[in-house]
Amino acid sequence: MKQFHIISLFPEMIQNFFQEGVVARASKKELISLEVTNPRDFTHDIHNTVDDKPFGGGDGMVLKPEPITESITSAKQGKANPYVIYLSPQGNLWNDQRAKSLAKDNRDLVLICGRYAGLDQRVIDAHVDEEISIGDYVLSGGELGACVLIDSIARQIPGVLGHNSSAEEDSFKDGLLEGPQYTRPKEFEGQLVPEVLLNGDHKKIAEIRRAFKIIFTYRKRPDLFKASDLTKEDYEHALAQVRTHLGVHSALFTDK
Ligand code: 21W
Repeated sequence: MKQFHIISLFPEMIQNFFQEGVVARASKKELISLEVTNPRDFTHDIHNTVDDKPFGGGDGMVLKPEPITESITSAKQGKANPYVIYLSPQGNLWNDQRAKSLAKDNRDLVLICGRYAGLDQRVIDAHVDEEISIGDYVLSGGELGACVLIDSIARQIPGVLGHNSSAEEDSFKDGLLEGPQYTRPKEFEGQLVPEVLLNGDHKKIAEIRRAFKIIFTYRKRPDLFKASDLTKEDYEHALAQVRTHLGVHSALFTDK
């Protein structure tokens, strides 16, 4: 069982988020466990102070080292191989590869969520194994980051997803985006479902789906396409393949 221990001043944010969906089921099946510690429970003054003014001056408050450090020590108890992550805008950028590799190894995760102007650097230097950011935008704290990590790791643990929604099927497994999906009705607001998907020729359907993936990736995420082992010729070939099946579906290939 993989244990996640989150350190957060807003434990309800984490608990509420994981009361439903994939993570809730994973935790019911005892494939993962979720625990949350509030650093405010490790304060020793009458006001339960968790932050203080920055040395040298400046805006915002800094999380005091003692309550966080005591929270980390408490979170590590009873864990064989804890790995301590601090969610922060300065961290290594998160991706699905990291999610897969952390899902595979046997480490339990301690996730520290910052707030205010951040965490005293000495805690990071002495007690954090890695800083992780979830993207180049500014959040108000680490809680959403911790939820993103847990969700993306949990779904990679064998048994968490049903076989109807295997993680293997998802985007990024082969480094390509997924193609389009269709369901009934066959005609919607004058738009038809590509004929090839309706005729039950599974070999042809697999071919066309692969071609769609190549086209979507080339058009929407040139960075992923460049990182793949595909060439411009593969794209041209996919385009030719799909064009013969489309006709009215050229709407897929406007620049959206
Ligand atoms: C945002 C902390 C900005 C620090 C002085 C006064 C965790 C995050 C976070 C946050 C700053 C992640 C300041 C992507 C994110 C997170 C809160 C900078 C502010 N200095 N991934 N105020 N983006 N963000 N200093 O924001 O905790 S993972």
